[in-house]
Amino acid sequence: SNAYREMWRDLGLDLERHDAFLAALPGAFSEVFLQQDNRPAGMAYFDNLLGEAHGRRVEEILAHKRAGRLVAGTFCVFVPEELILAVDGVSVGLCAGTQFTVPAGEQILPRNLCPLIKSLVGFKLERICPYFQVVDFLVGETTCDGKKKTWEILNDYVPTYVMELPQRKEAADLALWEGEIYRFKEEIERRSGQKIDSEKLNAAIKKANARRAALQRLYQARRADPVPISGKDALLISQLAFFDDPDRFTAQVNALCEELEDRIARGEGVTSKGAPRLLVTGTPMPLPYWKLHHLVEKSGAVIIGEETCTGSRYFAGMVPEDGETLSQQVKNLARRLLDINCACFTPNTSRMEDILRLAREGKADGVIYYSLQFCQTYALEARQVEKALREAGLPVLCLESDFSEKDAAQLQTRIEAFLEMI
Ligand code: BJ8
Repeated sequence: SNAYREMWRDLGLDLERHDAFLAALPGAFSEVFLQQDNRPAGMAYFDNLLGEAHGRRVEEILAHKRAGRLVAGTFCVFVPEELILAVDGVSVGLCAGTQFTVPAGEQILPRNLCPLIKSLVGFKLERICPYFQVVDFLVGETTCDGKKKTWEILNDYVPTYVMELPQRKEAADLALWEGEIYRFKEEIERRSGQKIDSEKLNAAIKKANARRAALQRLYQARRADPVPISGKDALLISQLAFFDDPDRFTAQVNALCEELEDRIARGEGVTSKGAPRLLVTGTPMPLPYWKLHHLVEKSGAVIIGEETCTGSRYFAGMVPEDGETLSQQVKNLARRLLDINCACFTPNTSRMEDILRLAREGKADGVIYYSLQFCQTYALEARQVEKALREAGLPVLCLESDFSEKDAAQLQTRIEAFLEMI
């Protein structure tokens, strides 16, 4: 890592804080990931990608930036990455999942705010995230109130462009959202100095679809019993999707899927057949957050899917590839995005249907509803989700937590009690 110190210094990182942050990661990573039985060999690529997240990947992005390519940071799956890819830009979904940066975030944000927001702001204030330093600008969205108002604050530190996301899914909302995609297109064109035509946009749509298809294939593999891959490995892959070069990432996920499909054919898995299977639904789990998955899988169950934005909400659905005109392509992008069931929407009944479908497809024995502390929309929606699941005969465990380890023992007890009951 000494080779990277100069790069980190040039990027304006606080080297001492950065060292302290990185020092804790290898231990946590090895405890959570490396000690699993019968891990697929294809995970080596992703382990290495994570290990080089502050090193080689940053170096690559810096080289792209020097070559004049746009670098954009995002925080929500509603941001149409296709437009960034259409100008050969780099899109990075920034980290927001560690307690390490929460106290810094609390210096300028209310304490009773979702830890995800405090963590992301803390990364900037602490100057320990090379991506925050490298991006040309950030893209925010009007989803929850916490994020919406945070973009105004963050804009004092990094230029932050905001997309207005409607909160209903009617015709007028689709029209508004399409307009927002056009406005975003203009922003990208202005910042990159390139025009986006239908040809470029279609190539970008295909690139993003290929990545979605690979992640969907991985998801499909998790339906087997025994599961060929642990939930935490699958989570790690989703988290890394936001950082890696899309084409390279897609190829690696597909290669891993081949290995997993061979395992399925041989009846080989990471747990014994019949191990309890759980679906997780709720708030996103950005890097480097693995607590819930680790606790569940330590207890002998396996997570077979995530209805979250670091799970199925990120890669569900495809953008049609036959849009011939730019306006048709924008409409197609808008439609796919508005099918995402974020709890910021009202009503959000399609989320209940989606959770039921995912539980059924994954042969889940139960569901964990997970919300981050102070996330109002997801906490409020828990009631309806719980009701729908109970009516379908599926046991539900509702958990609220943050990124710290202080509730780990308590969560573990509740998870074990739940597993005994199902
Ligand atoms: S589409 S889930 S990525 S907004 S957890 S910050 S909602 S208080 S992250 Fe999200 Fe887009 Fe929706 Fe997905 Fe607010 Fe809740 Fe925090 Fe959240």
